[in-house]
Amino acid sequence: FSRRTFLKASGAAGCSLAAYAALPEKFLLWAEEQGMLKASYVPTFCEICFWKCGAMAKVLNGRVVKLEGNPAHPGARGKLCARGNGGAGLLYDPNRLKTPLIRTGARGEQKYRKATWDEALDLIASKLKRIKAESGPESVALFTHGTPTDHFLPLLFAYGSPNVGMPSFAQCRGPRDVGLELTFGEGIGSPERVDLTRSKVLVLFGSHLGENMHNSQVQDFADALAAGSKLIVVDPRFSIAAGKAHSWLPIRPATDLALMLAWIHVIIKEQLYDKAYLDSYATGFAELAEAVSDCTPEWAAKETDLSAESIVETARLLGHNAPNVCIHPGRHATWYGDDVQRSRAIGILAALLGSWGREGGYFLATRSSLPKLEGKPFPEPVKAPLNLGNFPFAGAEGVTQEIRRATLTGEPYPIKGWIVTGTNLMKAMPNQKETVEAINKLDLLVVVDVMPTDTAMMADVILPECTYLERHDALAVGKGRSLSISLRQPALQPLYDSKPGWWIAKQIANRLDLGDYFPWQTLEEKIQAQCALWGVNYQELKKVGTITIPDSANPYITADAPAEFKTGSGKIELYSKELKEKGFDPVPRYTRHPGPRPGEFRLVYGRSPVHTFSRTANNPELHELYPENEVWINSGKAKELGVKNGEYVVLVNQDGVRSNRIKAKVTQRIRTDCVYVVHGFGAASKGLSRAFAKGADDQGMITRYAVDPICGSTGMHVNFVRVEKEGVHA
Ligand code: MGD
Ligand code: SF4
Repeated sequence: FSRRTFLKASGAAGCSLAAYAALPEKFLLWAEEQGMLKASYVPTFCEICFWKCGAMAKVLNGRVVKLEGNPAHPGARGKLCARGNGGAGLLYDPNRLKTPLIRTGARGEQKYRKATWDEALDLIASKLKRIKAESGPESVALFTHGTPTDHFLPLLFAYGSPNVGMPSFAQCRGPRDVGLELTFGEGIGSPERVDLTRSKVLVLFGSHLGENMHNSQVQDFADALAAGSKLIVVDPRFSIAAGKAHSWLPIRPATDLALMLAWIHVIIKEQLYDKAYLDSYATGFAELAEAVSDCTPEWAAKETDLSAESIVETARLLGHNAPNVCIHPGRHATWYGDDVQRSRAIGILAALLGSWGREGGYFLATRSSLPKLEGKPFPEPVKAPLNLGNFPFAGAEGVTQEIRRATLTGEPYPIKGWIVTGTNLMKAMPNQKETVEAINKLDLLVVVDVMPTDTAMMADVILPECTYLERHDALAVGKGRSLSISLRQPALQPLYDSKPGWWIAKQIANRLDLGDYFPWQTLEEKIQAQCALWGVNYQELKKVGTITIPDSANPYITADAPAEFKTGSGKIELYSKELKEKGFDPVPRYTRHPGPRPGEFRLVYGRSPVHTFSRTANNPELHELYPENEVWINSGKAKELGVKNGEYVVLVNQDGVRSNRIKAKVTQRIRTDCVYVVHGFGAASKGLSRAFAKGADDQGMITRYAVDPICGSTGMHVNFVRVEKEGVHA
């Protein structure tokens, strides 16, 4: 461009500075280069996934032109992952929800009319009042994920309901956290406290780091490998991480626990465990040794389809490098319905190797904490939350599908209203038919979202939240080696007629006479009060985005800083009395899960480095990088089926459910007994112009799920599919 063309273009667009914002980034960046515009940088943190990386929004004349990592943030370290870089794609996605909408057609018909905020909020408030009067406040449930939770959970509690369901527990990391808490008295945190850069051996059980892209963890992973850390990847698929591995163990899906028990067996038999550590900190060694005495490598070889030699060799590699061994506990751990026990087995291995609280294993979180900003206490709910009776170890995040079940059955009491914020339930929960049936029974479904997702398109009222780049949210407190406090603040004012989540929650509360629970005028006011309480300089925080409170305490167990475990015994529980008392196996026990029948494949799924669940499928920038998912199928099997690489096929599951067309990725990098897809595609909402009907929806195929009796999480790797060539019905 020349200066003259720029001025001409901006003149044509109205010649005001504000009009420059409507110009393409290229123009704005060029104008910046010429010194005609000056960029400002607004620190915030990312919401494209839940790692909460500190970001700097580069703003040129009212337009976010770029997002960069905040060097001051421990999770970002100056970098964002590709998804985080694509945040502006969400901001400027023309498909965004722009005004409140009220349903005019039947549920699922996707017919809506525009409404004003007053009209939509009044309608919601009147329905919530009616449900409370007729059925009690506990008949309203909240499904939530991410930062909207900070605003809508207080609204739910103030209203008087205890019923919350977060897919991040029952469909994700619930069993992992419960398994580790039962073993060590605490979970691994988020971000996980894995000491990757100091480990000599890293083990990934299907946790495909690099495709599963958590920014700081992938940075650490790359550093660890560059420094010579040995990697064992246990995965039926030759993942990107497997390409870097010292050992790839292509395990038969659903048999990981057999491999873990055999490793425990070898480590005990060959006395590769850390005796001094166990003597000081653990209990139940004798019972553990007895329980795994039959779990020989030969036995496990038959179950796992691995060689006994590879099992012994890898067990020795762990033992010889203890305690600097990190077995990643995974994150999305809801696979087979015995997932708490699988996570317990990882915890037990970590304990035998002495790596919990040790360098190269898992570091300890800072013991510092921050006082709570007190508010009006919530009323005591009259009825107990739905799930607690059924699953003794379900936590405060609730069990999503129990709310759905109560909605369908009216037991133990009716559920009449759902508020859904920050989660696309149709894509997050297994068995979509049940979700639709439950929604059809509701008196009220409110969805607060930024995009017209499949779930939003079933709502009675849709409220458009502005994106994370246009709003304040609660301060993010990171608990790693130190405490870090990060601020989310608007890089620009909300586009269209969208509003921040805090404002929406407060407006609903006001209409329900619950305004006392939201006593501040703006969220910024509350954030300032919190900073004052914590002794944090708010003006400084606004400028730098993240403030770290240094902690000089050693993050490892040492002789002068011995470990504390908040279990019943005060020790690491290799044998869990708590599980025994509740009728569960005190030491993990292997059960064989059904496998595919001839002609079938187990459906396994995972992540793409450029997408988060279903939330990014329509993002213009990320869609360009990976527009639709593919199904990985073993080349031998593809040949038998006459399927060629790149050809469209259809998946048909054990219950006869058919997928959208999906491209076949024919490869030797996957076993013959399973197929693999990236989760989150195949949108049904017509309002998502890019994602609509692109790729196959794995959740649509997951009609069956195995519930973990310990915590209520849903194992979702238990479905089988046939692969059909497109247009050919078997
Ligand atoms: P997303 O699919 O990303 O996550 O499931 P969800 O929590 O449902 O949908 C998030 C929703 O939040 C989208 O509708 C998005 O538009 C909206 N959103 C994004 N930003 C905002 C915002 O700022 N405000 C509001 N109000 N809304 C926003 C994830 C869940 O799914 C999880 S945690 C896991 S680990 C599971 N993963 C998984 C899987 O891998 N495979 C299968 N088959 N099922 C899975 N289910 C689980
Ligand atoms: Fe954003 Fe990526 Fe960080 Fe997630 S890992 S918060 S998507 S930059």
